[in-house]
Amino acid sequence: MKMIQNPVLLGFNPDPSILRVEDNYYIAVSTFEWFPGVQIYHSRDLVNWELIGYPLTRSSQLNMLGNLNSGGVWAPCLSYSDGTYYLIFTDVKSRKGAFKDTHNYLVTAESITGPWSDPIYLNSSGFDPSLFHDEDGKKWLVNMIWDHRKGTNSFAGIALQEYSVKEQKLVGPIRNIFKGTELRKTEAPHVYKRNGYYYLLTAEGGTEYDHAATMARSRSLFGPYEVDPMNPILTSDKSDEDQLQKAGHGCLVETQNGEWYMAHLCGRPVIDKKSILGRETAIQKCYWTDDDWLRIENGPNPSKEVPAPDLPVSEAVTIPLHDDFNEETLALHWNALRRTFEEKWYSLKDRPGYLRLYGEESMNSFHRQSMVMRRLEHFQVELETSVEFEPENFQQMAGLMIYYDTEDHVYLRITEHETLGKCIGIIETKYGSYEELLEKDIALPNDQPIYLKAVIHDHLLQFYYRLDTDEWQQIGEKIDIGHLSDDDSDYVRFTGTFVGMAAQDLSGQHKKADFDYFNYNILT
Ligand code: 6LW
Repeated sequence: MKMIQNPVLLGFNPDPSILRVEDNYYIAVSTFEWFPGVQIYHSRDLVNWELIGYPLTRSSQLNMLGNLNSGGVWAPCLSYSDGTYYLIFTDVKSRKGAFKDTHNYLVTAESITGPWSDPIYLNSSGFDPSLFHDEDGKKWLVNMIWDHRKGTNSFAGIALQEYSVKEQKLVGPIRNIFKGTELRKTEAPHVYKRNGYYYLLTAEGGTEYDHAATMARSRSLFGPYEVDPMNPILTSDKSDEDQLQKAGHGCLVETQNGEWYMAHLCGRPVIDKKSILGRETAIQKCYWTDDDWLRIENGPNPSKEVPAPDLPVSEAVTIPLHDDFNEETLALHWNALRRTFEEKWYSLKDRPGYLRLYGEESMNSFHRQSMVMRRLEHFQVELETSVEFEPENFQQMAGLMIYYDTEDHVYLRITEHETLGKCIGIIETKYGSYEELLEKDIALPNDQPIYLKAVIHDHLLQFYYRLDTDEWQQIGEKIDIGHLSDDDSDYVRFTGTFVGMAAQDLSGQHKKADFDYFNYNILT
């Protein structure tokens, strides 16, 4: 029997919104402070998924300059009605765990690959907005309501309001249709209609180890909603370390043959409950009971292997492991922090065959960083690049970056030192504190490429470097990168580890660094 292997989307791919349009399936996931905004994946069989694009590519659609860590694009909702794709998302502007200033927007497109419209502003009352298209043609926005006052549960329930396509805004009364269960932290609402019931699927328990999916139903869209007597319908068993953890934030899809599946987020800790890859996306098979409640097959705990639907096989899509930068545009899997690829801070044309980065702000900036990065999707990998870079002073740096956010990253970087000249060393920023890990940086020759390598085994990372002809030299000791995770931080955060290339020029001279290739080798 054909099986779905979970997670289906590896690495940082949380808050899945799943959609079927005829025989095509799409999943949209959150991208937070990374550009372009919202990743969309495509499949025909729910087994093999391919990244096909990003709706938010322009600063006229999303301006994240200055957005704080784990702000930006939260929990998108993708839907389709009468020839139009609707994508609803939140741009979160507030700081560290205080989820105020959550602006919700809608963009639309005639084709899933765009072009996507400029955004229509909806509201800012909370996050996780989603659009429900009722059978009578009316459209309804649901979102969680954030209560900023001290001493409250903070998660004040699920707001429902009509969306007028004609007026391009929310209209009519705002109703709070569901206050949630004792699991609390009620969020991520999605509404479905089946057999005369409106179903309200929410996430509860918080997005960490107590995460869960809660189901409630009502004969009326406005409620009252009765909670499933077997609730929660999905949650992880923390005592079973082999299981996918953090299961929750679900979204349902019915296949063209009437089978039901739930996409949801999950985590796979490598050590001490630290999930370096970030929150990933998995899919569970579901069924309906005779009295119209939804069940997860073998639930409520998630399964790693799930029977695939009875559908023709999608082509298996391999992720690109090697990029030699010979194209004129960047491959889809490359991302940047907070800024679009519209401005000229990088180039594939200035020196054909190379990715040229123009150095910009520091690794701690919330504005203009020069980094081209991809998701870390595997526990055992070897990463390699080569860089031609001739720094003139210590404010200019370039190299191989392993990055969670401004507070936590490790960096094998080349710079200039007053007595050593051009040199290489390691920077680690851990819980926000900056360290240089070598007692003394190592001198390097000028005017030749320097090869850089990182080998990651679970939570341990070892850097290497070499010159054109030499053998690889180990540099520094093994580094524990467990702090590159949602779980190891003094503030709530939601992304995952990225790997790639970076350049800084704190003097403002935009010193260039030319990267010849980037290899991502999966080790077994
Ligand atoms: C997401 C929300 C959540 O929008 O985390 O804790 C947010 N809850 O459902 C980021 O994934």
